[in-house]
Amino acid sequence: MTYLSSNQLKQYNNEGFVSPINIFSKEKAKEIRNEIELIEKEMPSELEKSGRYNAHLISPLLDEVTHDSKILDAVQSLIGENILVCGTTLFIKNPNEKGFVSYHQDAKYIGLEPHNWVTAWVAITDSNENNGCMRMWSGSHKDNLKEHEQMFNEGNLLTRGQTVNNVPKEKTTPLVLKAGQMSLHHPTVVHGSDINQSNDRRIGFVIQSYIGSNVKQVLGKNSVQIARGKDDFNFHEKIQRTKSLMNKDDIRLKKQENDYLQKIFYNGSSQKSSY
Ligand SMILES: O=C(O)CCC(=O)C(=O)O
Repeated sequence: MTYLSSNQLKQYNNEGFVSPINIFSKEKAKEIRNEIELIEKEMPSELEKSGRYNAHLISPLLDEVTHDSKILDAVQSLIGENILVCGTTLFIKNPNEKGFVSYHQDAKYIGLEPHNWVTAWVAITDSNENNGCMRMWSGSHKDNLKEHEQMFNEGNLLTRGQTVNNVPKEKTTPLVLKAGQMSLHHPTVVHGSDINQSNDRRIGFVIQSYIGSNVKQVLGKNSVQIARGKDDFNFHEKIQRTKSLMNKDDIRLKKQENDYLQKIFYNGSSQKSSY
């Protein structure tokens, strides 16, 4: 059992994140990286741009991570025993590219209400200050949602460039993770990340997010998988888990889900920016 300890709960409540949490070995992380890279090789555009959403629907190993019992134990400590998965995102930063993530709050644009949800960032490669790990503005989850400006920049991995200005970078905490570790972060904590200055890829697989069954999608439609417990509310359509790598039906399902997401991200109110 890997439910969060009282110190970890204290960290989450005080700072808006908990990190690092050991999930699997670096050998397992390498196996997962190989599967991601196999998909990239076989289907070069499948994981690009909006294709980076919901790769767990076409990759059995990412599906396994998404439904991993250690991750779910930790998540259960924060949102209760009825847990749904409403999406995942691959955040990949290649060396020699300008990819960064502007400082933002997930709850500002993702449409999930109430905020009984949490995001798990799982390191498929090591993630550190040199290759652009996430940085958290500690304690910022306790304030109201902040103004976000849409600042377009080619390198920004958030397509609408939503940005909280004047974040005191010296007060942000780098979430340094080894491959196979994860962090969990709160819907309203301000976070972002710098460019990758190393000579290898930085790969994060982000379950975005685990939601309690009482959480609605108020900006559009999200399908879900039951990760643990039961769904007494039935707010969302249920979708199947993948059974094989790059299965054609699953690829179609992923496209359908990503189209829903694009609508949420692009049709949200002007206040709610998106990826
Ligand atoms: O991977 C990154 O650098 C940023 C990820 C992020 O913003 C998130 O998981 O909410």
